[in-house]
Amino acid sequence: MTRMLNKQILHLILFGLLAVAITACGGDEPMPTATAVSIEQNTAPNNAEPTPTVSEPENITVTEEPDPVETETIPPTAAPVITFQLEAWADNWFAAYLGEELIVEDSVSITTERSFNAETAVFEASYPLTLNFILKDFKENDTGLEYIGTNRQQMGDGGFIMQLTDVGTGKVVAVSNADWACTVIHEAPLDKSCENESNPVAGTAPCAFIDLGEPDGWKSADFDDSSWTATTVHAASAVSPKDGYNQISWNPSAELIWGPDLETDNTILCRVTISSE
Ligand SMILES: [Ca+2]
Ligand SMILES: [Ca+2]
Ligand SMILES: [Ca+2]
Repeated sequence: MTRMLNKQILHLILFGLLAVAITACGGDEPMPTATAVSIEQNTAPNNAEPTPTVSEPENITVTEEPDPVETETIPPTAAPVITFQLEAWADNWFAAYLGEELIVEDSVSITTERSFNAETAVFEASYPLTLNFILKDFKENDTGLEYIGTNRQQMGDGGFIMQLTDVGTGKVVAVSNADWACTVIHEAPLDKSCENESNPVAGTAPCAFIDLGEPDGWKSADFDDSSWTATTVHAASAVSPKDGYNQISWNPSAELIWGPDLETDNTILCRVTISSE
C-alpha cells in the first residue's frame, strides 16, 4: 500500500511539475506578443524619421528653382539691343541698310559735282547684324564718263570707307576691309579709250557697258554672296580721299575699298555680317 501511495504521490508530483512546466511554457507565449509590441514601438520612432525624408523633397524643389532663373538669364544675353554709330565716306555716294531697312543714305545727291561728304548715323540692332551697302561713283550716263564734251571728260574714280562703333563701349566693332563681300553691277566703259572719244555713245564701241542691276533678295541675311569676290582694298594715295574724310577719326584698321578698278567699276554692292566677339 505504501508503495502504491508512494507511486500515486510520485505521479501527483510529476503531474504537478508537468502542470507547472506547461503553465510556464504557456506563460511564455504572451511574451512574444509583448516583444512584438516593443518592436512596433521601436518602429514607431523609425516612422518619425520620414520627417527628414520630407525635407529632402524640399531640397529638390529648391534645386529646381534655379532652372527657370537660368532660362530667364539666357534670352537677354542672346540678343541685347545695342546702339551703333556708323561713319562712312564715299566717292561719290552710298546707302547703308540694316538688312532691308535703310540706315542712312548719302545726304548729297550723286549728281552734285565733287560730293566728297562723310555721313554719320546712329541706329539700334542686335548681333549678328547684316549690313548692306550700295556704292556709286558718279557717272553722267552709261558711258561711265563725266564732264562729257568738256576738256575735263574722264571716267572718274570711286572709293569707300566705313567704321561701326558700339556707342555704349566706344569700341569699333567693324570696319570696311577685304573680308567684305562685294560685287560690281555697273561697269563702264569696258574699253578705257572711250574716255578720249569726241562723241562717246553708251553701248557703242568703245563705250560698251555692263549694267546688271541689283540681284533679287541681295539684302537678306541668308543671301548667298559667296561669288561676291570683287572686294579690293585700295591705297589712300590711289583714292585721294578728301573733304568729309578728314572730319572723321578713322580706326587704323578701316580700309578704303572698291571693286578692282577704281575708274570703270561704277556701282558696287557690298555685304558684311557682324557678330559679337
Ligand atoms: Ca557723297
Ligand atoms: Ca568719283
Ligand atoms: Ca567711274
